[in-house]
Amino acid sequence: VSSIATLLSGAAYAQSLTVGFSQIGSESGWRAAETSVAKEQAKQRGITLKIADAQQKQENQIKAVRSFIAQGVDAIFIAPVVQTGWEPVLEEAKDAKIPVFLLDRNITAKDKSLYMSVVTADNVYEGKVAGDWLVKEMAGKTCNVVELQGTVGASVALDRKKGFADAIASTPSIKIVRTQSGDFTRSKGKEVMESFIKAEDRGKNICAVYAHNDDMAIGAIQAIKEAGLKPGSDIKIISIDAVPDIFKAMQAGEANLTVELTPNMAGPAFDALQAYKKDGTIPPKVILTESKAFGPDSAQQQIELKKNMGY
Ligand code: GYE
Repeated sequence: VSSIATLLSGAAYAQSLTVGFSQIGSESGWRAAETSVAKEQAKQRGITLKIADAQQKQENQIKAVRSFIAQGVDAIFIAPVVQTGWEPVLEEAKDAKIPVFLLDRNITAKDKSLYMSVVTADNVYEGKVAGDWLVKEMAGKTCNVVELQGTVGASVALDRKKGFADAIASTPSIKIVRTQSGDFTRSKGKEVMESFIKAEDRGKNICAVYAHNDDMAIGAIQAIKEAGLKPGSDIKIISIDAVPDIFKAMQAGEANLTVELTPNMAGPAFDALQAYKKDGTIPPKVILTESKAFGPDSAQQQIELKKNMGY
């Protein structure tokens, strides 16, 4: 096989690659964008991409990985729903000599040889950007924050929680009064926000929502409006992802800040995989993507940009 590989050009060899991608599900707009960008990136490179939707369940992801191993794919991509419990199935992939790339979320496995690279944003930093913004915005004023956490046990939820907590730690006038998981979905975000509003003097005691993703923020915006309050002004809305719908909310004056996370996690993983297959180049263990904060001023531009990117 390796002699054939050297005979063919990099591009021609790449065309023969098949990658199995165990995707979490379709809990958020960001997730849907990641899936469609992955398909597009595969197409551009002539890579065959097989996507398995795990519907939010780790057990389905493990089954999908086993099936990819049985099919003898050239590499496996996993967006790990939670951070623990991956060692056994990754051992199986390693025994089968199939390189594994983790996309957008991390795992806690001590043995780093179980995967080649993880492509992710610095999620602690993202939480910190969100918290820093609020500290500055409040300029010493008191602020009770309610937090909508992502999926329980997901690395990104833990990291985004930590980053925000770190940012507000030395500002006692800003504190998190309630925190609960909204599982990264709009419907749960709304449901949890409704209970926060009930518990906090019909929402009058809440100054800001920090949501670990835009979809939960959008659910919260709905709940706030139904309670007769104004999201964006009565209650500030801060979230992460930068999907088109949060920019639309900003244009309506209903959201204040989002921290962008590129949905192109597959592209850098494909690049690393192709280089590895071509001449054995070992990619860095962590391939970091950029994170940037956006407010209402950039909403229109961001909506257009995202449209051009195809999502
Ligand atoms: O922010 C959220 C999604 O793991 C980075 O998962 C991803 C997160 C993303 O459901 O919207």
